[in-house]
Amino acid sequence: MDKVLTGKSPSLKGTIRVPGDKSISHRAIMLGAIAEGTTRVQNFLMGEDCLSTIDCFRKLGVSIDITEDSVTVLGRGFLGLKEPSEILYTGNSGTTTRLILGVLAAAPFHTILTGDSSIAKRPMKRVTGPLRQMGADIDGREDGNLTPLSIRGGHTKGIEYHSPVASAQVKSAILLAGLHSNGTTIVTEPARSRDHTERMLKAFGGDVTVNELAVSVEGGQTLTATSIEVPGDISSAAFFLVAGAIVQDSEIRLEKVGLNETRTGIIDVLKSMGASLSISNIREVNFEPVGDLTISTSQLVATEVGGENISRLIDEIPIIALLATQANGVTVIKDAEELKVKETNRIDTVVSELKKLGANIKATEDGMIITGPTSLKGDVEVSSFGDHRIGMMLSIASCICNGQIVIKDADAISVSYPSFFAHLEQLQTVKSV
Ligand code: SPQ
Repeated sequence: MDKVLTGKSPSLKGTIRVPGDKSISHRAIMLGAIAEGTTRVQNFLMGEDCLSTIDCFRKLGVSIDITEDSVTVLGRGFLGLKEPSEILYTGNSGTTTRLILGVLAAAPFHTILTGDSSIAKRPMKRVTGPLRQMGADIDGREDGNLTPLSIRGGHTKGIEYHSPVASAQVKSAILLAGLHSNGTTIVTEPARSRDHTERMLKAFGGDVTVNELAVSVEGGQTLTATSIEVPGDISSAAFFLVAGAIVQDSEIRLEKVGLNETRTGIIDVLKSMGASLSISNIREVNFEPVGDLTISTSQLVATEVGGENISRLIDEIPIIALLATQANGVTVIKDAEELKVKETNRIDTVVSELKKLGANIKATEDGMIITGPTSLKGDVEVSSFGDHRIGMMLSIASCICNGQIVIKDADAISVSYPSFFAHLEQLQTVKSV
């Protein structure tokens, strides 16, 4: 579906609640499915990626009910999972594909899983490699690197694994396998990745030990069902945080947003660029910090983004690139090679599409360099290339473009933020008083 956006917004004003966190929603279904008892999940993200996770666990024999205000998972323990008679389809979701491999590695049956054309290009060896070391029998294209993958699990043993990448998907897959393996499993990362799995394991009564960059679990644990309230997704909030900073005469309040410090790199970047941003009402829900954010139109200066902060904002780099086009000076984004293996190669897609809008941006081997401020032009056709975050970044860009823009494949946005355009329109229609 193509989306036509009319260009420059006179202002963006109002309060919104972004939908539930995608990473946390996936994990609530997965841990609920392997726990004993009934888990109720509120503010679950009804985006396509999380619905893929539900669909896969239903095929593994887990009963999951969706109502208007919650999702209920009838967990029957890890041993309650059943060999699926159908191929598991993980859609566009890297998180579903990689984390479910961890669960299946320890499950004593055979499964075939596959995803869409983007998933078919994303590297799985980073997960299938260590899971094979634990004893899972996995095969697939390029020696188990690419989907479709076939996996026969069971009889796994704990490992001590030093991950070459800071990736929550790698860490979580190994920990999920470790929960049902013999002995201890330890994963050490080069930098800290998002830690929702560790926090949620605690909410389900699991025993997990975190020692700086090392996380360990003992095998043979039983998880106990619980109630999970999913915080708003800071990666979705990031689009409106940037919109509030760069669109003239704006003030946006975002309520109940997750503020886990492994995800708040975007807040640090906005502050270092001089954005007028305040945080209030901070509290903790299911071991996750949550708060309200208010941002208004700001004079911005360039910054440098890199090093250990990259894993704290990796999914926000497309919208940070747009932010940098409006900041005074040269913004450098480096150490972000991981962008190349997301839903698209996000170095290429961000640079090509922002260039079409007139931005002064160039790709580097591990990131991009953006010089601002630049006035963005309209009457241009751009594409999300099927990547939800590129689609949302371009939609926010349209609010400062000098004319109409057409976004091809804009429906990809429903992967993580089905109500995105409704929220954008709501902010555009609130008038100044
Ligand atoms: O699930 P998927 O497709 O990998 O989604 C993305 C996204 O932009 O929404 C990445 F493309 O988020 C990942 C994130 O980049 C979600 C995630 C998680 O929930 O564990 C972790 C990050 O990936 P990684 O590879 O660094 O572990």
